[in-house]
Amino acid sequence: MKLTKNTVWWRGTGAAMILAAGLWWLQAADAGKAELAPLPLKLPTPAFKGTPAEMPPDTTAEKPTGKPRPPFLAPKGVTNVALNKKVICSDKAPMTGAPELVTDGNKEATESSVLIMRKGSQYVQIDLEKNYAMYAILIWHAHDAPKIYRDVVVQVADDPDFIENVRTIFNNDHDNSSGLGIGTDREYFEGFEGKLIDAKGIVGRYLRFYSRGSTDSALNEYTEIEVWALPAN
Ligand SMILES: [Ca+2]
Ligand SMILES: [Ca+2]
Repeated sequence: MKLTKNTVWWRGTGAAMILAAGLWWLQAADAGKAELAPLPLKLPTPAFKGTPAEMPPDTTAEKPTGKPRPPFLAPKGVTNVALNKKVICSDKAPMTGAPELVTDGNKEATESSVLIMRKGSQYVQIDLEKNYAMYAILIWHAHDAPKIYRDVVVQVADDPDFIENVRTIFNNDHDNSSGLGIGTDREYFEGFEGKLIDAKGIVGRYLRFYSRGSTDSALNEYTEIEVWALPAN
């Protein structure tokens, strides 16, 4: 092709436009990205050593590696907004402990630090008192042994009755035996590091944490739940 004055002009302008669009995109991407930092977790004392010798035959859990979990990056300034917030639970007369234990900051694997509810699908519900943008949620059911909790489902809602804007952010109930929908998340072993769920900035005020017994027992234990978040507008 013979280069005319016109094609040279178009090539130059086209390149400049692509460059400008690229710069704008880079700036826009940067403005929407908060500065990240590792979550400042304080983990409880490990209550057992090593990894489970045998895998239960009917689990989707991966065998723990025994290596520390890699640091989780969240926007700088997140705090555990669940600490000391009001908790209610589905079992009106828990067998041991009280709902307050779930947000009291104590996550050691001692008997006195665990709320124990009866068998079947049970839940604890936390009211954060206002909307928060949540980045990481941690659950310790009971880390006295490497057990696997069944039908773990986490939901976020705008109202305490879980009618408005209910969103499921974790569900490992593969056969829908708890009736909250089929979940595709994997089961996991309890341990001192707790289960970390990436909440991806979801905004909400009320949280529900379901379970349906474990590989150890039909009962439902809850030691502590943390919600690492920033205030939402
Ligand atoms: Ca606790
Ligand atoms: Ca199930």
